[in-house]
Amino acid sequence: MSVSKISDKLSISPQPSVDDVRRLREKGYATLINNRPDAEEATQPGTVVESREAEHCGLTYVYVPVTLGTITEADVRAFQKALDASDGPVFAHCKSGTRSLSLFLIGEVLDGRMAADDVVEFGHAHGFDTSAAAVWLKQHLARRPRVKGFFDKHTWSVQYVVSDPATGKCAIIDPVLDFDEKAGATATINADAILNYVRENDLTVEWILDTHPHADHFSAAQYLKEKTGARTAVGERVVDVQKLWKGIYNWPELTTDGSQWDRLFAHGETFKVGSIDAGVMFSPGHTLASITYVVGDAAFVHDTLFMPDSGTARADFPGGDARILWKSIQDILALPDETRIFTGHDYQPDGRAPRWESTVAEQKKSNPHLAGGTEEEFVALRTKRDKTLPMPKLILHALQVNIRGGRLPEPEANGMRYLKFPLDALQGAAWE
Ligand SMILES: N[C@@H](CCC(=O)N[C@@H](CS)C(=O)NCC(=O)O)C(=O)O
Ligand SMILES: [Fe+2]
Repeated sequence: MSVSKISDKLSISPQPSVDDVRRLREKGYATLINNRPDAEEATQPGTVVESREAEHCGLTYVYVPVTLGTITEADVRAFQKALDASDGPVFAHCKSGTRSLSLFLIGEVLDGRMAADDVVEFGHAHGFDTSAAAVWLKQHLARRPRVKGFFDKHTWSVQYVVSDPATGKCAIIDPVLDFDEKAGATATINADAILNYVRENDLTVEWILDTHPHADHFSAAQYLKEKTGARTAVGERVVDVQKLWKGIYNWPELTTDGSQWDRLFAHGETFKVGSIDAGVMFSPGHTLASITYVVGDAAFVHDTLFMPDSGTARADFPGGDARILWKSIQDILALPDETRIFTGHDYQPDGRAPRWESTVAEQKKSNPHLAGGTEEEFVALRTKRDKTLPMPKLILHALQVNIRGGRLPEPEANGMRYLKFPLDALQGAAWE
């Protein structure tokens, strides 16, 4: 048995004999991983025998059978999990060791500890041909969308361009149209920065997506549609938000059928960004109509989860509900642990630099509003905290624009546009 030491924690080998397995414990190994499907050859011991021998001598036994052509990310994660969980050195094998090493190297690249270009060379240095792992990574990384975030320091919003590296097609998510409420001035500084990025990277915009009708900034969806010709979309329940605010603004002419967008997404609907599969999850609680866009391994959750050091979005706007937000968050946390989570705001706790990317695993582990807590605790915490938060400074400005898909009010006879505010319609005035 020729054993290759890959790291202090991992050694890889061709198929060991039953005697070899018996001696692993005394050689200092704590875990045996078998990556070889049963019955490849009549002579191999197989998982029943290996697991029995391993158990007999006090080794943890993990069976992750793979073939080189059909490795999935779940196989890679199962291999990693066994490695992480072991409290001592791990002995992994398949027939030659190539599959075991491939699973390890793919995991290292996915988690950013190794460059994809180094996989073949690493294999050679240890006497293995890992070119199939390099091919797997190339195909996988091409399906993994590239995500660029744009932070707006005036509203702490994060806007995204999510693109498919294979086709150069992209979607813009939650773009901001600048507004200075003191001067009543609008500008397109944020949206133009997005357009520059699109141009510089030779991207084609297919979609302009909003996660919900925002209460703290104007959406730049209409401006970007005029500039790119791309289709706009939002969640189908936006019609309920339109009806709610139609009453508050006393606005009989407002059409409340969602026709201000090119597409209204229902829960579970799918679409494409280039060649990458995308889907929609209904995520209400912050608003009646909030949705999450899942593009490849990236989830755009906007105002549900903030960064793991920050917590969650408020649920006290008209149509908001803390209990429903809890349920939406549970659905997001049920995505695979390695799913990249892109949040819609970062309020920079303790003045740290803005951040917007985490993973499902990180959220589950350390988000202070969730970790280990119950639904009741969350609802109590959220309700208590929401009572202390003043309304966003632009809520009455923003909703009348955003329930029309980011269209500013039509100009009056003098060519000027005007906003309209209801008085004493909202709770939560902050006088102190
Ligand atoms: N100070 C900000 C607050 C904006 C705000 O209320 N943001 C919402 C998302 S639209 C939220 O969930 N905030 C949570 C928090 O502030 O803890 C403003 O005036 O715009
Ligand atoms: Fe929001």
